[in-house]
Amino acid sequence: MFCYQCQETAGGKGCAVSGVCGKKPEVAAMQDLLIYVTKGLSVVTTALRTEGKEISREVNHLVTMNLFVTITNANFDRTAIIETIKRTLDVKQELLMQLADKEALPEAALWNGDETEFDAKAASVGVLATENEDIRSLRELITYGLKGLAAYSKHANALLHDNEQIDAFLQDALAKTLDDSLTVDDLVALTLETGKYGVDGMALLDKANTEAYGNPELTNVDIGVRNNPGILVSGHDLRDLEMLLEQTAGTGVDVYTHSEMLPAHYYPAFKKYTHFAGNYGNAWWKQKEEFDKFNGPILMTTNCVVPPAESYKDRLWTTGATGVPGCRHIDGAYGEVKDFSKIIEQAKGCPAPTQIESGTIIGGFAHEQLFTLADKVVDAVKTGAIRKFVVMAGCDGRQKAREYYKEFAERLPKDVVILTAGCAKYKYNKLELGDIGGIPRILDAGQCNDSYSLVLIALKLKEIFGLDDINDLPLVFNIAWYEQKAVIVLLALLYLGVKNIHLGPTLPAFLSPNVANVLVENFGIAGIGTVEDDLHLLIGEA
Ligand code: SF4
Ligand code: SF3
Repeated sequence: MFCYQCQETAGGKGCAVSGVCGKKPEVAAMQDLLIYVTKGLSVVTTALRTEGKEISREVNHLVTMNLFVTITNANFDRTAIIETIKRTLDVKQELLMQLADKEALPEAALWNGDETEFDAKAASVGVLATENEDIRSLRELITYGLKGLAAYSKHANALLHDNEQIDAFLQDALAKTLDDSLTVDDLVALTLETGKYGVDGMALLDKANTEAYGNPELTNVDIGVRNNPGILVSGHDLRDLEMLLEQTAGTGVDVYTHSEMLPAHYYPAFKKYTHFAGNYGNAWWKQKEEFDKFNGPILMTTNCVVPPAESYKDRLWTTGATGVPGCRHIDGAYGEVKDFSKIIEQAKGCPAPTQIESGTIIGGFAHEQLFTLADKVVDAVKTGAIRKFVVMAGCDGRQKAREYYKEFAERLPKDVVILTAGCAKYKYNKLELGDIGGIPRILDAGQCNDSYSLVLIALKLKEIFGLDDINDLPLVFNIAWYEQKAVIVLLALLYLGVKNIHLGPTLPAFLSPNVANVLVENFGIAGIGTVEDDLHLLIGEA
């Protein structure tokens, strides 16, 4: 196996024996093959579009789901991935028959094999199949960005919002990662175009979420526990949460959020459920310890899943793109109501969660909420009460080096406000950082995809202050990344012209020295230094 798509990749270079995330070589092989056949399918759909033929939503959804399955910490179930490869090959064969011009199709578009051939094929189509390290680096950067875009599209699709342009671009770009005639410059341009569609994808999801559930608003979320049995919901899929809340109403079972599901509490529509109890635990990487103590069933709607300990394996359920061998999976097509009755039955027989924390945390500063506070914020900037904003969005992870973010937040001067989104916030969202004239010093917009809100906020401030360039705002970026959703957020920011983003705790292993240089020279991207140095550099602290 060879995988280097996440920040925790072995030795900062690549997982070659087994994944640091728990992904075994036999699962990695099927993920590689799934990517390969999905790229092949995308070549065919792109060619069909060129011939003026329409591609069905089902096919678009298959492509996005396939990419989602291969995101870090989503799916460890080899059998499930094999079934997906077979389905993809079947769909591709059918579409190939509709294609008039089959000349010059790449091998991935034509390859078909049965299960006995999968492992041999997988061995020749992984990341290292591209020999030139710069082309490989750009192909992977684009592919990982597309995985993030696919994940966000999937959540919008589950709320019955589709955007054919995004799907068409996604498939065209996937196809282009197989095209040997493209140069480094072509691929750099495609990388930025991926960022443009990243903005569109986040906008689509924002629209889907806010139309369905209202605009997030300032909310205090309880982090303690109640006395009833509970179900813990993790991941990013709000539609799954909604179905579970509906089905648990009146059953005596409470529902708690975990990690990236925390921002669900900020949406008005979920406030009517009196059994929607609060948030339990922290970011994804602490789940082995915290799921054990939760005592009830846990539903993983997306990444990040850590392969479970035996002590709670029978309480871990997956749905959507997630899968863990030996854990039960709940199916359900978009637009259908999933049946969570078995999880609810299990919960009824479980003790209430063991309390691990108490108190509340505050969040809900997505774009509309912030716009209502805009006058106050602008005044605070004009009077100097707020010196700077620092965007600390992104992912959390288990590496010790990430303590940097906690320390950085703690040591920020009291006139600096943190804008956050994603699970990165768990490094500092329980610190007492106070407020500036009633504006909390940590403004949490929501999930990683709600980085879109941070962009809208920045654009609004640019307009209010009459600036031409977003980079002239008193705003700096110190972003933490881990998996591929952070890659699409990063590409989206680059597309919008944001410069001098600091990215840590380490730069991606998939950036070759030359590609890293392109990012440094054109966008001023940098890694992180010591807290001391970065406070000086970013905030101007002496
Ligand atoms: Fe390694 Fe990350 Fe790939 Fe897992 S997802 S195998 S930890 S690089
Ligand atoms: Fe976290 Fe996995 Fe990325 Fe949506 S839950 S931010 S790491």
